[in-house]
This record gives sequence, C-alpha cells and structure tokens, in this order.
Amino acid sequence: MRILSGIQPTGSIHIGAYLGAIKQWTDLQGMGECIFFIADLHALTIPQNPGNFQKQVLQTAAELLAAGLNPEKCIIFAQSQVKEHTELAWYLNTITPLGELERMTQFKDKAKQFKQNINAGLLNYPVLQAADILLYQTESVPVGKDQVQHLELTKTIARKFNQKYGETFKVPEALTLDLGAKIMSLSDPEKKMSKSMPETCLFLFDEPEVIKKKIMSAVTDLGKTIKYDPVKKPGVANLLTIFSLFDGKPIKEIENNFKGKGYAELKKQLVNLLVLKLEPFRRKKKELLSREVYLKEILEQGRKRAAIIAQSTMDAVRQKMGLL
Ligand code: AQP
Repeated sequence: MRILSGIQPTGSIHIGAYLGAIKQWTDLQGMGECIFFIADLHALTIPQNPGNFQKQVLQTAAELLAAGLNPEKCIIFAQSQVKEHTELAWYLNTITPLGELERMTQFKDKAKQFKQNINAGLLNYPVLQAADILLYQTESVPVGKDQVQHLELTKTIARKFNQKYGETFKVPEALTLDLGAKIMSLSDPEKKMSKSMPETCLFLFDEPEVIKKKIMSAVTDLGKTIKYDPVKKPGVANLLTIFSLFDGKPIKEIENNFKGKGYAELKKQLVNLLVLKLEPFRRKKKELLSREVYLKEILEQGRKRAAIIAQSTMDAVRQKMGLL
C-alpha cells in the first residue's frame, strides 16, 4: 500500500498536527511504502520571507525526524524539488470546476484571514494537493479532519481524469483518526488549533515553562465536572483528548481518575505529562538542527526516490492527454 502526506513549512509543528497526522505517519512507517513531503509550494500561497524560507524548510525536516520519521523507512523530500507536482497541477486545473474550488472551507477561511493577498494560488491550493497525491498513485492519505474536504475533491478530480482520458490514477482514501483528528485551540476550543494563531497552539518543541503557561491558561468552562463532552464542554474535552493520546489511556479511565477533582488538577497533571512526553522531541530537534548537511542529504535522497515514481506517472499522463 502506498501512503502519502505532507506538511507546510510555515512554522513549528504543533501538537494538533502531530496528534492528527504526524503520529499516524510514524506509526505507518514500515507498514506500506510511505512518502512524506514538506509542502513548500503550498506555503507560498501566504506571504513568506525568501531570505528565511530555506531555513524554514530545513527546520521542518529536522522537526519531522525529531517527531519520529525514519528516512530508512520512508521517503522524505521537499515538494518544490520534484517539478512534476506543478506540471500535474496545471493539467488537473484544466478539469477542475471553478465552483468546486470556491466552495472549499479552507479557501474561504484564508481569503478572510489574508484579505490583502487573495491570490490565485490560494484558490488552486487543493488542485496542487490533488497533484501531490495522484502523482504517486497514493492509496492512503493520513491527515487531520480539516483536510478531508480537499481529499474528497482529489477523488473527484481523479475519477474525472480517468473518465475523460482513460484509467490513469488510483483513487485515494483519507485516513483520519477517531480521536485526535481535530485538536482544538487552547484559547478558543471551538476553533482548530492552528499555527497561524501561534498563541493558541502548543508546539511539540515548547519548553516546560511555556507548556505550563499555555495549559494552565487553557479555556475551559464554568462547570466543575471533568467529563468528555465536545459539544457542551469543548475545552475540557480537548484537554482530555490530548491527555489520552499522550498517555495512551482511554478517555473513560482518565475521567474516572479525575472523579471529584477540579480543572486545575487536570491541567497540572497534563502539564507534568506533556513536559515528560515532549522532552525527547526537544532534545532530538536541537541535535538535528546542528546537522544541516545531513538534513540536506536526507532531502536529496528522498527527492531522487520520489522523482522516479513521479516521472513514471507523468509519462503516462502526457501520453493519455495526447501531448508531444
Ligand atoms: N488542529 C489540528 N488537529 C488535527 N490535525 C491537524 N492538522 C493541522 N492542524 C490540526 C493536520 O496536520 C497536517 C499538516 O498540516 P499543515 O501543514 O497543512 O498544517 P497547517 O494546516 O498549515 O497547520 P495549521 O496549524 O492548520 O496552519 P494554518 O494556520 O495554515 O491552518 C495535516 O494533515 C492537517 O490536517
């Protein structure tokens, strides 16, 4: 089975992306042919500083390795290094209805957030994402819940291409978790934890004092009972989800352990758990950041392996479309 997913180099990895997607990636390594990439082309749809961009990509590579990706068990590369992504995106653009792109929730959110820069790339983002996935004949895409709508569009595009030009692409499936597919913001538990609002995120590499500050000030509610109820108690439910996923214990058991105890106690124990569990990530990231040559070599090896698969798909695509 071929498994593929990506992450944008737009900031440090937060526990939302880790629990929703990257933890799945590390668990899937070795179970199939895994391809993970740094989506630097997608990141260009919001303003980036060219002087710092390369460093951001290398930092994301270091963070992915620190989070548990193993280059001996998966292919890791930077999206812009395999030119076939943009070529296929163009072809797919020609069969993607504009209306489908305009109704994408992420486009509508980003267009509101970046009013001064509603560029065509922001609208076409899901087409590039479809190209990323279809280029590798991917079967399974481990992602957070926020990406499911884009995955549905990818399936529509794949079917449309196959219908129009003959069977070419595998139709992929999203792989989302029952628990953790959408980790919520610490300051507004009705919204997704998101790195474009860094103050509401807990990053995988935050120092103990920062973890303490962010968790102790997480928004809960006026009640007292520690109960998993995402509708009535979204803040507490979010903290319980994070607790359960890092501790490996079912939510029910955690609820029982906190019977008769208050929110402050839940937060205190969650801080202790996170300080302990995140320590190896911090340590590995520091070590990897000092090894720039090694990081570049991993990305180069990944590029070479990815390019072989990408070129083979593109030979078939060009032929099917009747190009020279
Ligand atoms: N809060 C989340 N809960 C669960 N999964 C999440 N993912 C992101 N946020 C959460 C999943 O992480 C993977 C990488 O996502 P990305 O590179 O697209 O990250 P992002 O969406 O740029 O990160 P943010 O924080 O969501 O940034 P902005 O502010 O741009 O919206 C994906 O599989 C994603 O589903």
